[in-house]
Amino acid sequence: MYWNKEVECCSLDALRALQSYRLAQTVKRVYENVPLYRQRMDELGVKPEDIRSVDDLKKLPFTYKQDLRDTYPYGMFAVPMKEIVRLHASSGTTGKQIVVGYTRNDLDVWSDCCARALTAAGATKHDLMHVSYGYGLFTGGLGLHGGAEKLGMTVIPVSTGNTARQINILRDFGSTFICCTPSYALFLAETMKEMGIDKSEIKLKAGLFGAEPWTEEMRREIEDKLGLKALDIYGLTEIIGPGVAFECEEQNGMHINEDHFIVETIDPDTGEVLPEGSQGETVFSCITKEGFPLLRYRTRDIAVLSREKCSCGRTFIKMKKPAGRSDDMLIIRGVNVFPSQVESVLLQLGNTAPYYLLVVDRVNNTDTLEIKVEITPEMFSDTVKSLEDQSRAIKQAVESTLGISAKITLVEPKSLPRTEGKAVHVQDNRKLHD
Ligand code: DLL
Repeated sequence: MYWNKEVECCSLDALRALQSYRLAQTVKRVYENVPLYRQRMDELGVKPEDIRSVDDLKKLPFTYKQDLRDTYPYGMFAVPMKEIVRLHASSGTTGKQIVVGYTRNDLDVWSDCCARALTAAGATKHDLMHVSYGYGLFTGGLGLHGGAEKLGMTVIPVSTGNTARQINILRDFGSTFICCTPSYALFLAETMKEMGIDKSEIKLKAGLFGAEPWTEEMRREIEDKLGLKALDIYGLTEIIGPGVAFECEEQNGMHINEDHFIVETIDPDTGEVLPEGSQGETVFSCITKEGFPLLRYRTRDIAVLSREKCSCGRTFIKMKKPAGRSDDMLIIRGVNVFPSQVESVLLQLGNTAPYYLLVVDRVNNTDTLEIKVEITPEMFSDTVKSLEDQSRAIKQAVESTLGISAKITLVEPKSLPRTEGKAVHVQDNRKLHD
């Protein structure tokens, strides 16, 4: 039920006391060991002694992804290299990659965070864990691997690739848990169907899906097609990897491991701290990390926090499903659009495969949006009229949700690319013209 009940269910007062102590210690360490932090704090006239409690957090400077790029590769490390036992790197989809380092204790904290997530999903040492996140510099594979092993599960380190083989392994080894991106979970289901394997032939009870935004509709789709309970897991390389936050059986937001990470929501434009419950950019401060402890790191992820009582008994604050990164948010003719809004509409309507691509362009100084939507093999044989009806229905629903017009193009089954990692839902051709 809980990996560490005492901590996960502690009172807010106890949590604040622990966070305050750990924050003060971390600030002292980074001031002494990371030149960038010393310089920024000196510029603001803030000394480590000024940071005594969580309330003092706002006195500290923000850290941006650009800072990590400017100090690439090891400039933000707070311990000598001999203390670092592992490196990981970000996938680098939005620019130059960044490198992060872990001490032995950091790896221990990380596997603990993931063990909490797995326990909240109902896993025990009797379960078999199929890990289909990529191993390597990406944090998904080794991160959940460490947590599952710590919990005593039987870990099957499959990594990505060779989907048919993965399905045979799932069936033959009798895996009861799986972790991968939600888009890969759907691809597994699709391939299983093609191989003529029914979900009753596999024993999966639950899956931990994350590393990319996904909707409630997508959750239902995955649960239905794979016959399991689908739980969300969140994290980012810069903070630790998967396990920063995890869903419990309530499936209504992810508990943030607040004894290791202090979270704030800010207005992304002004940097002002917003009250709990507001939508804004999520900012994390690491308070136990040794190798790579970031303070007030701007994630660009847009989410809402809530400390409402959770039926699972955990007291850690919850973050609602992030809508996506502010970097992924498209501004089309002045309107903010997240690809996840389109996903929601498509899956609610049904009849299409959950594969789509938003193609944005600029024609005569006006933004255009085309949404390519893949139809299911069943629909492929439908009449032209019924396909036209379907396309019209999608157009109407998308336009009323987004508030802008869009061209809908239905494309053949399996014509949009499948992914083993993070799905790509946007092709922004405007960048090519800039
Ligand atoms: O994606 C770590 C991870 C691995 C998380 C496996 C969960 C499971 P990065 O490659 O650094 O790290 O990407 C981090 O992915 O800032 C979010 O924008 C997005 N992201 C991660 N988890 C979720 C989620 C890993 N559950 C970036 N929902 C983050 C929405 C997510 N977005």
